[in-house]
Amino acid sequence: MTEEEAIEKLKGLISEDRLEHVLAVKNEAVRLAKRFGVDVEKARWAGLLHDCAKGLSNNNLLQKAKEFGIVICDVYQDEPALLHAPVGAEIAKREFGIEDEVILKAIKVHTLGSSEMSTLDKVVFLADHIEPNRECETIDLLRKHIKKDTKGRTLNDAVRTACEDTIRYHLDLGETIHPQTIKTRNSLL
Ligand code: DGI
Ligand code: FE
Ligand code: FE
Ligand code: FE
Repeated sequence: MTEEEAIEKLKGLISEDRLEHVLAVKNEAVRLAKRFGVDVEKARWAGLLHDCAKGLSNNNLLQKAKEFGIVICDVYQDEPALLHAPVGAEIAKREFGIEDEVILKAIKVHTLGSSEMSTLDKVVFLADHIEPNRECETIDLLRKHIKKDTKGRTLNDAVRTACEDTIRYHLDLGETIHPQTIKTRNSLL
């Protein structure tokens, strides 16, 4: 499938606003991939498809997760929207024909991260947080982290800060914190 074909297919799955976000994440992921020396084409595809399941309702996400054999933990049960990442990876594989496990993993872990993130995983995770349409409290701090130098530490600091933002945000809203968000954050200390 070409990129154009994938974009046409995405139009049937996600809203216009979400498509705009996805295209911005793709561009940001490509930029970060060049900066941190990871495969640009893998970053492009992971960026483009990372939210392909974002248009599904909670019920549909739960149903697809069962169908795909994804383990539904208590937090997923409470916050099915979190499932758009692992379900998205399966849709990228089954409906967009992505076979590269490296791309699929970057999609799978783009929301909660993982304690074993590849540089590509981090690039996509961060691109999702810092794309120009996105607003968050520490966005300037995140962008600054990325500006520093190209050492691995920079990328790790930025991903850790993004996790800390997420934890603070959901804590303030009184929502469940997924333990994986905390594990990802701790793994980068
Ligand atoms: O899909 P996006 O909006 O582009 O961004 P994302 O994949 O990072 O997902 C953000 C969603 O995930 C948002 O609804 C908040 C939620 N989220 C991420 N980590 C946690 C969380 N929600 C809860 N309750 N707990 C978490 O630890
Ligand atoms: Fe997402
Ligand atoms: Fe995120
Ligand atoms: Fe996203």
